[in-house]
Amino acid sequence: MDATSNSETPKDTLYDEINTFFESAPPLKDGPDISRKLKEFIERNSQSTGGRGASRVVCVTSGGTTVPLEKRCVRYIDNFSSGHRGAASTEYFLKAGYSVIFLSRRGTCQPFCRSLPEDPLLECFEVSKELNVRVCQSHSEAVRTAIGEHCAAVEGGLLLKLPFTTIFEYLQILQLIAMSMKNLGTHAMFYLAAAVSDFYVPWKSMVEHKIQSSSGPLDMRLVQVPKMLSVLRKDWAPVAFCISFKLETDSKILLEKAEIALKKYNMHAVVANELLTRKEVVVVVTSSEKISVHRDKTEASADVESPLIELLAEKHSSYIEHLDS
Ligand code: PAZ
Repeated sequence: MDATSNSETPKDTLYDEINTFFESAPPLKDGPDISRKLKEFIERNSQSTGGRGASRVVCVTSGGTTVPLEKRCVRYIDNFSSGHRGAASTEYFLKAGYSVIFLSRRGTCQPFCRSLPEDPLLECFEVSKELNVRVCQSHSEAVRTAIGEHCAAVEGGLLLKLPFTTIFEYLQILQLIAMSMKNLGTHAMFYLAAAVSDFYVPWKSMVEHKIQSSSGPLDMRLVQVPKMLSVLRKDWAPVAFCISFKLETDSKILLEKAEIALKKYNMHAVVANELLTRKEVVVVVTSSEKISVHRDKTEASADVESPLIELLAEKHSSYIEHLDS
């Protein structure tokens, strides 16, 4: 999931790798429908919001990409990401006045559902003797809030949810989003919290059918996923405000790796986090400072994403002011 690598890829080689990736990827099943939804969403949200100036749109990516091992996929490589970071951040971006394109892995945590039990349909509802379905008393407040806030965001045209599963779908949809957000200029933000696979099996060299265990030990060559952050910044959305994430399990190398990513991909900030403490603390690394952001421990329900989004929204404001003045 590491977006950085110590081996430099020359520019032309990178573009070749990217072209090969897109040309050989299986076409998106619902590509035209996604493009239409994006067009409508951006049109609605690119109008000025009265006294508050032009609206800001953030693309939040969330959850992990899978790497299929067979075309008729039975097995795939996956990662740990629960999608909690992306879902929580989306709620705080909406509160901060942003419209959000939420690109998330199917089946991972969704905005406004975080306070519901794991299986909400079975645990929050009960069926009466007359076969009427009603919300259980103990969950009624949480269900009302979740449905109310979700409906307000989606029906108000402020939240567009786009799902992905594979690395192919993720990068193709991210490209469509970035191109559609280009016209928003500095008012666009990318908040790339998804855990994106580093290696994949190219579609062309992938076997069609389920790999047979009777064939003995599996010997498979995985190719590096091209570093799309570079093209996102240079070509897809060159003036958007871009935040990427860096996850490590070894605290000794975390900040160094975050700084490398900041420079290499020309990000405006990199949010550094450790696997075990990621819900407690993150460090926002920019070219001039490193700011530790902590969860407010005095409040049980407080999230680290609350002060994090507040800080990033402020940095985005300074960026807009600086570039648009
Ligand atoms: O999805 P989650 O809440 O379980 O975890 C969030 C996270 C650790 C995936 C995210 O904060 C992050 O660091 N994403 C980038 C991972 C990486 O490619 O380095």
